[in-house]
Amino acid sequence: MRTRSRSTGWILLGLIGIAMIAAACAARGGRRAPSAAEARAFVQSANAQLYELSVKAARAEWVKANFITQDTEAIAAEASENYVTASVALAKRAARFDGVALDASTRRQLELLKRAITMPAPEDRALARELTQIATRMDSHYGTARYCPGAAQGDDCLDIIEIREIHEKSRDPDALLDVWQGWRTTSAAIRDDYRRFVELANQGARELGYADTGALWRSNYDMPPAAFAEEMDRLWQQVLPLYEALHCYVRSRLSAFYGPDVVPLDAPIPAHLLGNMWAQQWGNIFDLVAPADADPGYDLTSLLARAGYDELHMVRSGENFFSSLGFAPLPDTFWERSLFVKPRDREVVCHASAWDVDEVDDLRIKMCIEVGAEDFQTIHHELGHNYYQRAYNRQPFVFRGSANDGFHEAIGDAIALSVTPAYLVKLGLLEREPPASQDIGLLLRAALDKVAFLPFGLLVDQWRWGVFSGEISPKDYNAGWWALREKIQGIRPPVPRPETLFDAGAKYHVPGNTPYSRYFLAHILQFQFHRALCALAGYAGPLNRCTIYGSAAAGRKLNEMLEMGLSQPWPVALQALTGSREIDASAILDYFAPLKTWLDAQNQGRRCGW
Ligand code: X8Z
Ligand code: ZN
Repeated sequence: MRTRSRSTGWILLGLIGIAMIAAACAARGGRRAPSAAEARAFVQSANAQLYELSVKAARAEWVKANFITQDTEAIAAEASENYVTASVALAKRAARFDGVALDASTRRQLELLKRAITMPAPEDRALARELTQIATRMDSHYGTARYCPGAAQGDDCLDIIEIREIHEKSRDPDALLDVWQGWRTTSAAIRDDYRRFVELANQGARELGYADTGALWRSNYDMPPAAFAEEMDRLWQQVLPLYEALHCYVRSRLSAFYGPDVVPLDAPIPAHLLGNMWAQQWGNIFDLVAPADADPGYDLTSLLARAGYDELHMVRSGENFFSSLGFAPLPDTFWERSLFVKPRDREVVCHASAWDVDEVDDLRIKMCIEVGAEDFQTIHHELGHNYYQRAYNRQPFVFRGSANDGFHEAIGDAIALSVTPAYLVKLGLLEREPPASQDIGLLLRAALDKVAFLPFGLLVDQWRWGVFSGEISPKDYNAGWWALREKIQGIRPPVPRPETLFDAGAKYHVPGNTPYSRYFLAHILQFQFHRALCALAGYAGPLNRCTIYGSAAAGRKLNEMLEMGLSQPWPVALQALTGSREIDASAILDYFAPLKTWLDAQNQGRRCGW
């Protein structure tokens, strides 16, 4: 099938190309301009080639991430090398068709071939190999990292899941400091790898005509790279007053709990006290900051435990939500091949991820689930990826992606916004909905995750853009990281951070080389999606009480957007679901408006800011 349509392309070229060839020879000193038919044939063969290499790389990567050994690492690195070198070569060849008049779909596929590359490998094969080996090694290093407190060894050392749990549950500042520092001893070892990684990726990006890898990443949003950076900043300015109000309130509650010596009222908040290893989502300290008179009166973690939910049951429940919207059930292979529980007998990358290994219907998730509210949310997040992947699986390969990468991250989160008290009552987890008077508690709990995340979502790539451009040099990796954490997030390290350490590398997406602006966008977009889906479901009340569970109308419209994949510029996809072509923060601001009023009242007389 593929061969036949490709040869059709070449025959067409023979018939129509002759006059154009003559004209182009004169204009370009002998090198004739390629034809539209050649462009279409090139795109078709690029899709086929990338598809094949991508499936091979995904299989090797899946095995490695589920069974980390030197051998699986070497196999994965090689498959990744084959994929990235092919995509870089195709990106260069795609540029040959610049200026050729083409139908919109072929033009867009060519543009995507040129820009949708996260790890640009240099043309020199030895350097490409070095790059992919470093990338694979950093990822495995993260997956196998352990902190061994004191003289601990072997099983007494703490892995990321155990450290995460201490951050969630402990209220002892010394114990928290110990694991906070401990986790950050593990990333020091990849500091030099990362420096070299940046050098090599930048060489690859320059060979593709970009100033550096950050510029390449920023070029992936259907607008000029500089306009994208401005867009991020515009959105941040929209939500900043809400974040500042939350920061001010949380700092004063933490100061009351831990004392002003540990949490001074006029300085950034120490990073180890916010219930999360990276202080990126603060929902786990809700009990410390909850308003006495507006406690929602339930805690999802306890509800799940009380109802006897296990890992599988949690995933089934996520699937059931999507089914209620009209999506087909997940394939049997999803249940056979996914990883839900951290294995005891081998090393895996526990950071949650969603896969479509054959790019068609081989959907899987891989996560070390802990029964509780946080992972209930993450399961919906991951399944959002899977349903998106399946929805666009009939598109040509280069269109099998989300409208922009923020869309992919926002779908499951938008669905999880529908995990409201009313929905929990439907599931039989909760007896009755808390009254409207407890809304401030519900909103505060949501804000601790969603609003607190925003500056973190912004700064990870601000740091990487600086690193890739050279503005943050290797000798300042840690200083640059903490300057941004302090400036944007209002967080400070609890102990000094010398340049022998590599604190950015303690966050998965840095060694994993996953761009992070997508999560910032997703935290804005998911509220836009939620607002639009609620309207489609015929809901008119406060957004935080809306669940679209069971709404076929919302599901249909959502699916229409998902099916488009990457085939249209993202404003077109956004418009299809929300009616708007702009990403804008008004939905998240609407959602939290009553909380903002309440926070401002609470903060009266306090000195906010840092
Ligand atoms: O990495 C993830 C997902 C997989 S795409 C679990 N997230 C970011 C993170 O954990 O840092 C989701 C929220 C932000
Ligand atoms: Zn995700």
